[in-house]
Parts: sequence; structure tokens; C-alpha cells
Amino acid sequence: MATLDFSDIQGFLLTSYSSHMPCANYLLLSIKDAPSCRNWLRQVSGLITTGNDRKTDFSLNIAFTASAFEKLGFTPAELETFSVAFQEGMNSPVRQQLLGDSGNNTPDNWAWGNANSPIDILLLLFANGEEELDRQLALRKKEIEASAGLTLIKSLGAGRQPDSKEHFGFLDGVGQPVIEGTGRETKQLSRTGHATVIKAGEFILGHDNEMLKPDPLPAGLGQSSFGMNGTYLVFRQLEQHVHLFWQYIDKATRNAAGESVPAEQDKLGAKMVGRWKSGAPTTNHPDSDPKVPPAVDQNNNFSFAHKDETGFGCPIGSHIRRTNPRDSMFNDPEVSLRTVRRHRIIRRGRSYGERSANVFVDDGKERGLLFICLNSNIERQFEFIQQSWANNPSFGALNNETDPVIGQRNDGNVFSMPGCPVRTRVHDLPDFVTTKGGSYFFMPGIKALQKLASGL
Ligand code: N7H
Repeated sequence: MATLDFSDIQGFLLTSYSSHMPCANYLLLSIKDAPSCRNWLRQVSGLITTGNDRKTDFSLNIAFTASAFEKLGFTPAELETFSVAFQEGMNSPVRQQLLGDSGNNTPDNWAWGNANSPIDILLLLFANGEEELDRQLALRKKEIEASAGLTLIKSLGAGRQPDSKEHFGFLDGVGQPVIEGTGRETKQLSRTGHATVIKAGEFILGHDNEMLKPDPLPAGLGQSSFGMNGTYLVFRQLEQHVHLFWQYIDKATRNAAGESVPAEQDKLGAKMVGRWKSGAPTTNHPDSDPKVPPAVDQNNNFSFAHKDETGFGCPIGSHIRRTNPRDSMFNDPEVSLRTVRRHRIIRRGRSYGERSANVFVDDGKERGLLFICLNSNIERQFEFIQQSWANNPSFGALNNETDPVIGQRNDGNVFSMPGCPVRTRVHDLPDFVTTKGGSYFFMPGIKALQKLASGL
């Protein structure tokens, strides 16, 4: 088992801070002058939250794009040691095609992360309340303005979510892997069961991954071990069209008299996600939401193969079954689990924008998910999930279906819910989510960050 040096790992890899720091803001910066940027880095690097810190007021973490490393003096040979996806950037034609960022999702329309608005640095701020967040934000902005090395491109506020529900109304942040070696295994295992404890190297570079070897360690500033204890951070601003989602569901579930049926709306929404709004998995609760604690079942300790092979509870094409098929692939649960373990991500997303007052009404306001995930191998983890599972029209032997929540749409996409004696199908799903920005970042370990700041 990996021995992890928490003092060299950024805290964000180990916690989302969401339970005690519900407020967040993400600053997107570009570097205009490397030496002044390094001065600024020296100032902030001492404030970066490590895996050892137990802070209660605020936390700060930092990540860099490939263009930042180039500006900060990495040689072309060193840049080539990073993941190809990271080197190319999320908005490059290859990644665009692979992620399904076409039509309305095209990088040409993005608010940031495209050719018009490239990003070098991501500074992540978390605080225990709005007041502390405003205070930290003002301090950080002042330092940035005072530095001749940086331009603030955007400040993205992530809303406070006291009930942890995302904008469609579902509990978020339930299905997460546990990193082996963090000391949380026993606690999590008893709570969440199999398939969730994953080798540290899947998320923290320099340690063994699920193939029992480390992913390539990127080099930088003359150090072959620059990437040690770092990770890749995928950031996508995903707008959610809440009214389209619920209007579609309402229309698809009306009774013969043309009346809305709220219980059927809830059920179709849950089947599309694979969990009820409360977080309860539809595999365990196929017909209704257990809703109120203690009856509520938000667990992760369920398998598809043994309990729900046919998808009567959780449809094969639902969001959580596509993004984590658990033991349901290849007609062999053990092989499935082994394979799926190589395609896990740590999700660190937070919502942005106001909650809809009425989810069926278009109020003209933008809202969505500031999707962030962490992984050691962008191609094998995040991109694989998006391309080979979420956007795959023939996933699990389905036909012309993509992920009903986040999937890229093809003409006449359907969503099937297996049932007995017959399956149910809904047709012509529109886009419920649009990509509005994004970049691939690298979140270095603390020693590597100090190296970046000193430039030596
Ligand atoms: Fe998803 N949603 O509200 O419907 N996601 N997701 N996601 N997602 C999950 O387990 C959602 C997105 C994963 O281990 C839940 O936290 C929305 C992307 C994975 O069982 C809900 C958006 C990718 C899991 C949502 C979005 C993923 C997961 C259930 C975009 C990767 C865990 C609650 C706006 C490419 C699966 C939970 C497991 C769960 C929603 C995006 C992946 C409710 C709205 C882009 C791996």
C-alpha cells in the first residue's frame, strides 16, 4: 500500500471542503510576465492548503495549464513528459472531437479556455461563509492587481449549497472512490462497500495505480520528479438547462388526460440519473424515493450484476451506470470491477448560478455545474468516461442512446428503461447541458509548487 506524504499533497486532492467550507470562488488567470508571476507565486505558495492542514476558515489551492509551464520556463522536452491531452488542451480539435464539444458546445462559443480567452492558472478559494470568502477574494485580487505578472481573466463564484443538491434537484457528491492509503478505507468500506477503495496512483502521481505501476511522472524545471504527488485537474463549466430537463420529463410522463403526474416525473428523472433526488440508488429502490432519513439510502454499496442485471432498477443507459458501471460489464462481475477501477475519477464539482424558483420555467438566467475532477491519467479516466461511456450510442448494447443527462446528442436520441413485460422508451432527448468553458490543469505537489515559485 502507498505511503502518502500528506504535507506534499494539495488538500483539494483529499477533500472537497464542502462540509465546512460551502462557499467557493475560482480565479482564472493569465501570465503576462514570468518573473513577476514567480514573485506572486512565492507570496501565495505559503498559503496553499496541504493534506496535513486542518483549516476551518479558508483554503486555497492552485493548478496550471501547459501554457503556464511553458511561460514559466519548462523546456519542450519537459512539456512532452506531460499527458498528451494536457499538452494539447481541452479546446484542441482532437480533444473537442473526443469530448463531443460540437454544435452549441463548441469551444468557439466558450466564455473561457478557448483561443480568445486562454487560461494559465487556476486559483481555487474555499471559505466557511460568504464574509470570509469576500475577504479572501479581496486579498487575492489585490495581490493579483499589484503583480505586474498576471491578468485576472475571470472570477467564477460557486454557490452555497446547504443541501448539496445540484440544479436539476438531485443530491450530488455521493459516488466517490476512496484513495488507498488515506486512512479512510475502513470507515468508507463499512459505509460504502466494494469497488470504491482505489489505488492512490489513480489520483496521486508517483504511486502505484490499478495496473500496479505508477503513471508517467512529468518533469519540469530540470527535475524529473516534478510531477510527484501532483494530479491532473479537469475543469468544465457546464450550463444546465433546468427548464428543458423538467419540461421534457413533464411532457413525457403526462397521463392519458394530458395532466402532469409529479410522481411519474420524479421517477423518470431518477431513472435517467440512476438515483432519486434524495441520493437513493434506483437499484435498491426501483419504484419510489425512500426520501426521509433514516429510511433514505444514499449508499454506494450496491452492485448491478447481482441485484439489477437487467436494469429494471437502474437502466443500463442511466447517468450513474454509464459513468461507473461497477460490476455490470462483460457478463463477468470480477472482470468488470477490475476494468472499471481503471476509469474512476474524484469529482469536486460545485454548482454556480441561482437555484430555479420554478424548474419548469425559463427565467433566462444561466446556472450549472462547475465540474471539476481529479485523475492521474486524463485519457484513461475523465476522457474515457466521457467518450466511451457517456457519449457512446451503443454503450451496453444500446442503440442510439447517449447519457440522458450529459450526453452529446445525435438525431433522435432515445432513453430506454428496461421493464417487464415491456421496456419503456422516451424519444428525441434535447441537450440538457451545454459546455461553456474548460481547460485541463495540472495541480502540483507542494514541493513542486515551491520549485515553480523559486524558478531555480
Ligand atoms: Fe455526474 N446530475 O445531477 O444528474 N452525477 N453529473 N458527471 N457523475 C452523478 O453519485 C450530473 C458529469 C459522474 O459512482 C449524480 O454524486 C450533472 C460528468 C460519476 O455511482 C448526479 C452533470 C461526468 C458519478 C449527477 C454531471 C460525470 C456521477 C449522482 C453536469 C464525467 C458517480 C449522485 C451538469 C465525465 C457514479 C452522486 C457512481 C454521479 C449529475 C456531469 C460523472 C445527480 C447535472 C461530465 C463518475
